[in-house]
Amino acid sequence: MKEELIERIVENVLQGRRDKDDEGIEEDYAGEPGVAELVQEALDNGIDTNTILLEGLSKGMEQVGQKYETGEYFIPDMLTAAEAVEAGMKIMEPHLAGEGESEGKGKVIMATVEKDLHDIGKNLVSIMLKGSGFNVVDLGIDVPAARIVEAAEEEKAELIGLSALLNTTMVNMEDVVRELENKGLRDKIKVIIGGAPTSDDFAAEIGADGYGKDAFAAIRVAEKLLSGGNK
Ligand code: B12
Repeated sequence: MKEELIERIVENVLQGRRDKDDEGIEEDYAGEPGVAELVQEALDNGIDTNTILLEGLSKGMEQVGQKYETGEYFIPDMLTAAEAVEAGMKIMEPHLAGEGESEGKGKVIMATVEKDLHDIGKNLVSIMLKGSGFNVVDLGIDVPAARIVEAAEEEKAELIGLSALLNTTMVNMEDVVRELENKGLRDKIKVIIGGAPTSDDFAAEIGADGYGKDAFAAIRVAEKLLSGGNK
């Protein structure tokens, strides 16, 4: 039952079906439940939110990536699938916000760096951080370094989380670290990074404080960094 529902979520992300009114990319499934209805059904059946997010929505998107890489899917298909994931996340969000014990773990600014439009992974990290008790301000996509640092200062954030999915944009993460240094804020604000092309080594190279491979790792790294007296 549980596995079957999760499998259907993956399949509907692959088909880019937000809801029952959508057709599928490869076949016409109109009328059958889409991602939004299936996520709701999973929640109603007590399937935990992490399973829905990582084994359902995120796994579906990974498979979309593979299809793109093999030339089976094209950019419009990726976009349609991204919209389906987004529809599922909307249903999930109210269920995650109340899960953390409080919002007392610290304030985090999240952003996808300049010239990068990928936001599914970042949104997932934002939602999961919120769910585990962080106070998250999400600045969206294509955000210049100066704007990120400005917001961190205004919001008195203790942590900045940066996302990049392109080899050509991951370098923009370093600008955020440099901008913090220039403004004399580097000691006060930690920086963590993530996204497929990034790594622990890259984090060390640009002087960031941590790297997270997925949304679970993001929580672990954030908790570790902010437990050092910043609470
Ligand atoms: C969906 C998608 C798109 C969508 C994005 C829609 C959206 N709203 O996000 C659209 C169609 C817009 C798109 C466009 C492009 N894309 Co694209 N896209 C993808 C795809 C298929 C999936 C990405 C995704 O959502 N993954 C699912 C999420 C859940 O995973 P994730 O992002 O990795 O996030 C997880 C972790 O990385 C981590 N994480 C992420 N952020 C953070 C942040 C922190 C702080 C931490 C701790 C952790 C963390 O946690 C997340 C959750 O577990 C990937 C393929 C792939 N294999 O990744 C290509 C991919 C990233 N795209 C690629 C390319 C080339 C492009 C385009 C240049 C294509 C083009 N010619 O126009 C454009 C660039 C647009 C731009 N300027 O940004 C390449 C990048 C190659 C590279 N390494 O440079 C990829 C790898 C596809 C490929 N194999 O060629 N894309």
